[in-house]
Amino acid sequence: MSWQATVVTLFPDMFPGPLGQSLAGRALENGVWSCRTEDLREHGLGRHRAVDDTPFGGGAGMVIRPDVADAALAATQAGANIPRVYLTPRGRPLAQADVRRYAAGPGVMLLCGRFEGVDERFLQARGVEQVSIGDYVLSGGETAALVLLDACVRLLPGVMGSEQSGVEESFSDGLLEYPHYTRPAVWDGHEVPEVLLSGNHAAIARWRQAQAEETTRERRPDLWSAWLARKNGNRTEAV
Ligand code: 6GU
Repeated sequence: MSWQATVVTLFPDMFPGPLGQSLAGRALENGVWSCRTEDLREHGLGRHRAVDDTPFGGGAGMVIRPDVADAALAATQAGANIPRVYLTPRGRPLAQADVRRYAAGPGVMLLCGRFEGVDERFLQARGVEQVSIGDYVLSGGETAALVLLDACVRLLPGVMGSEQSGVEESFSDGLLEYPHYTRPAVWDGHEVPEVLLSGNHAAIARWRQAQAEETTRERRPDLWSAWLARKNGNRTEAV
């Protein structure tokens, strides 16, 4: 059976969207994965198919009703064994470890929020994980869901070339990648770092490692601290 993405959303036309192109699109055509949507609106209540209501306790915005969300979830018939994920800026940050876990299983069920959010009782009672893709605010969970799916699909067997596993490994070793250069050797007066033209593979590997470490230290002090801690066998705050 292929890896199955099930997306509960008010905007089903946004899927597969950009994932219908390029490598993910090819994999979709080849049945490596599938993308089903469940339109939350179809489970709305009354003549206006209302999916939301005002928040208890007052305040701005509207909240997705738990009964409506649950009806949509039930309609997906997504197995209880597949992870349920609600995309929200309140969630824990999505990490490559999560992506690996999702990709290794049978699929994911993604709930895309709009408005202020989804009734917390539904999320708790139905075992829905809450995940964010970064510290900025999107207008809805749909684009975040596309990001999550892109990250998963590229890990599915046969989606990317054999070089893929290596590329993934270089991030999971905890450092940002070294910079890349190609022809021409001189462009607009700018030269390629000399070591890369030396043919000295050991020297190139050392240079790339040093570049990866320097870039990580400058741009991602959080990753750098974690990397140092791991390198030092997690002896606390030694460096
Ligand atoms: Cl998952 N949803 C929304 N609406 N905004 C976000 C996000 C998710 N992750 C970061 N910002």
